[in-house]
Amino acid sequence: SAPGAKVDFAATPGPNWKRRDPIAPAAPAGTTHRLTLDAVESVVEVAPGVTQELWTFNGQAPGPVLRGKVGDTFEITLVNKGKLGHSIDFHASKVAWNDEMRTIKPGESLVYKFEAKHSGIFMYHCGTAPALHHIGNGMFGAIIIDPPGLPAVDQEFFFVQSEYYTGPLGQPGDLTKMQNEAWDAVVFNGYVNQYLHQPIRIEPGKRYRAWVLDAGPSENSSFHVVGTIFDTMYKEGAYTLRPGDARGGAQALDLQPAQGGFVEFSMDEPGLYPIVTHKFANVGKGALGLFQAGEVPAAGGAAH
Ligand SMILES: [Cu+2]
Repeated sequence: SAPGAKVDFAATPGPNWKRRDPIAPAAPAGTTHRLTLDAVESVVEVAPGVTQELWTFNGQAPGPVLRGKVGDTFEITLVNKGKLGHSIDFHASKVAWNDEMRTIKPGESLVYKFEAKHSGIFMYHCGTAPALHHIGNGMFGAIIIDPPGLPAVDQEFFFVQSEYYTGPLGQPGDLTKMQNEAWDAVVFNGYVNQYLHQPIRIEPGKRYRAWVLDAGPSENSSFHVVGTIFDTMYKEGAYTLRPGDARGGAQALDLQPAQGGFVEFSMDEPGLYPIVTHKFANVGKGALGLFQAGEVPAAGGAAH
């Protein structure tokens, strides 16, 4: 197949580029959440100067972050506004694969209704064959089901890690590269070095929660924030660490594809705190961002 568009990891985005807002939405009021997701192919910039025809939910990869509580009902209408068959599979649901998760043709729609019976951050994705191509080309997102009693923090963020396997400019990703696990880039929230180009402003001493999902399709994540220690960690439906007399600290949240969790932390002093997967080969391939704690200079840009 074609070699695919080349990613220049030292390039910076154009003046009109805007990062994906990394703030996790709060759960909306009420216990029934009705919303529509459009399956649609969209030409999207994934790195400076690199466009791909992604297959998306609502024109963006990852798709919108959905949120609710245990016991809530989600009534999702999937509308296929694209030119290929698509489908949706919510890992937060317990429904039959051959019914709600069926593939619909362009112009068709379906209603996918489920009760959120378990808490966590779950993946949703298109499962239409070859699912590797549909997930690897952008058809995934996160749905957060709050654990009961989730404490308030000063701010919550989300980071969905995924890979890109570039096709030619403006065209879909390369299935052969996906089959060979030969990714060109690893990204948080869909764009190479996104939060290095536009760092995430926070404040020293405040308490933060980062929800993390590894959407893959094939690479793992060792989510780490340089310069801090997580005092709370929740992974795949359970707390693995909470503050206590043992003063336990966690350095990385390890996730395989389709796993998720959250970490909580604060920064003890002003400055810059890189966001990475500690599988460091991928830091040089786009999985790098910055928290900017306090009014400190943030160089930004890949040259930093
Ligand atoms: Cu699809």
